Amino acid sequence: MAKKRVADLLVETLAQAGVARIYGVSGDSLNGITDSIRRQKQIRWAHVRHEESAAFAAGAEAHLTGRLAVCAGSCGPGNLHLINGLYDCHRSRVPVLAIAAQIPSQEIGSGYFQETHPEHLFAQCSHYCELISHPEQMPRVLEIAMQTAIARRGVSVITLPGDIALRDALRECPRLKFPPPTPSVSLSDVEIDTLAKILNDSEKITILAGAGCAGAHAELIAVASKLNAPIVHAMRGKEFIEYDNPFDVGMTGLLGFSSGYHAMMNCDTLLMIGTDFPYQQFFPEHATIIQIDIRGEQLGRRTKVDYGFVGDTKTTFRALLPKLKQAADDEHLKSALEHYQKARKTLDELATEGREGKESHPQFVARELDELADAAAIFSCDVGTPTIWAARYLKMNGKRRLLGSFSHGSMANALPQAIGAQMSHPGHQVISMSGDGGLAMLMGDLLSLRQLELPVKVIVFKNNALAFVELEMKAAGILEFGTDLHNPDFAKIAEAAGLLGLTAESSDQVRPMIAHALKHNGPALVEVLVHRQELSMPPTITLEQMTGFSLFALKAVLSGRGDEIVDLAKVNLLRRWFT
Ligand SMILES: Cc1ncc(C[n+]2csc(CCOP(=O)(O)OP(=O)(O)O)c2C)c(N)n1
Repeated sequence: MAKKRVADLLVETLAQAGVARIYGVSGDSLNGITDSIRRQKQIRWAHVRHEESAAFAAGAEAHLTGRLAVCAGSCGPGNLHLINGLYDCHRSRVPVLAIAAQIPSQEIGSGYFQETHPEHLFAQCSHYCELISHPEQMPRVLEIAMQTAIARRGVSVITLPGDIALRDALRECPRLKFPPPTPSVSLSDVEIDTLAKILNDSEKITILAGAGCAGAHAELIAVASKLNAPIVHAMRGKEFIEYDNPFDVGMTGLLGFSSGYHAMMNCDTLLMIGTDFPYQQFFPEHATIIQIDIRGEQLGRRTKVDYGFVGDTKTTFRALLPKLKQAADDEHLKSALEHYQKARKTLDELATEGREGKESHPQFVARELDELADAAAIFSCDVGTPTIWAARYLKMNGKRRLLGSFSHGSMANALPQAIGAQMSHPGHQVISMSGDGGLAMLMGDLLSLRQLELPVKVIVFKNNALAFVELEMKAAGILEFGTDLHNPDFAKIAEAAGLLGLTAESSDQVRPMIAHALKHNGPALVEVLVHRQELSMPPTITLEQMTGFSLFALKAVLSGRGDEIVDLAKVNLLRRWFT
């Protein structure tokens, strides 16, 4: 029998940890690894067309499964391409291992062809990044990398020179055989009592909940019910919080709308749980703020905090619930819910078909998609306006999942995330809500849908612009520039790539075409012609006004004081956007 090589041991170690596939693009420094993959059956090589897609796909898989996912790139440019996707994984705190192949070990430091120093390059987007320079380090360094990615929830990188991968392994087999630990993290008894007392003594409590509430839906609702507290959620929390939630009042912040904003601003006590909601300016200034997070370093990062605790949502709320009194007053809750109903109505009114024979309102497209998609569909949405439409019009139900680049904010995330979602969830309907700018950025990976036989459905919001940027420019009082997109016929491109390709030119075609695509037994793309947003700012605006105008107008509109300071007719779209 042939001797086991370092690359074989690497693949065996990953397989034993439950890794089912490695996303990547091959290259000679990766040859040892791809050859080991070829010779075994447990791990599949998921060949994509850009390493950035590989990283996004791995991140999506890790997000959906909670387990370690893996991507790989060859030396130099090959692994450099991973970086943006890895930043996304790291910021989204999903366990991803990147294998960054390296030039021959004896050439390191000589300025060799394709030489880079991955330990420096990946330092910022990983918890752990080490060079394996000797076979003796395997599998220990790999296992440390995996364990670090899992335990600290983020990216680990191993840098492996091609020649080392081909050397004989000096160890026989993986050393770690335990399943991933699932600890509960609890506040101390004294802290639970303190927390209960503060909450029992507070009136007008609002809860701001984030992705840290995953798996604790029942406990969250039970706490809100005891406190009569409206729940505002952050974008990453949407899939875990919004559904079956009588306390839901929507979102605040740059993607949010007025009811979430008011519920936060009008409370006396804000209870932040499992959230890293980033916008300082959307926190109340005078409320008592309590923050609970599993990571102590998060406490007070975004706003002043009066009481900070370390714990996971489920354990903390389970311990807290028996100590909470049922709040008597429900005025704050009622008014927040009423406000939400109104805000919701306005949003729903915007999701109309539009003028006959003309392009569609993007809100309408998102709503139709929401209605037509499966109960257990997995959505991904591109950064840009598709994220807004997903935030506002996709209804989560506890089974549906939602992927985005919600912390890193990178364009072009949706298609590669859909690839990772479909690879890891073959029986599910997977839908990419793509911007025309976002799709074009990693469009090569449309080809992967055919090659990997993934029946992903891509809905392209074709507005022929970098529309989100146009909005930002307009809100800042800047004339749009550099935002035009001269687009091709994406449906024809899809057809040429072996997908079903459809174009919905007018709104009456939207529903039937999306329905057709969703039923299609294979990958499909529907490009939908949608309105480019209209937003006019006051025509005369001074330089001073321009500075900070965007936040000013945003806050003004959100707080309903817009009429005092700007002619609302002129910020019609901003109002639509944020009410
Ligand atoms: C990689 C990257 N480049 C640039 C940006 C800045 N940016 C944010 S949204 C956006 C426009 C996205 O355009 P598109 O995908 O067409 O979606 P739209 O907003 O037009 O619906 C841009 C350029 C970014 N976030 N990420």
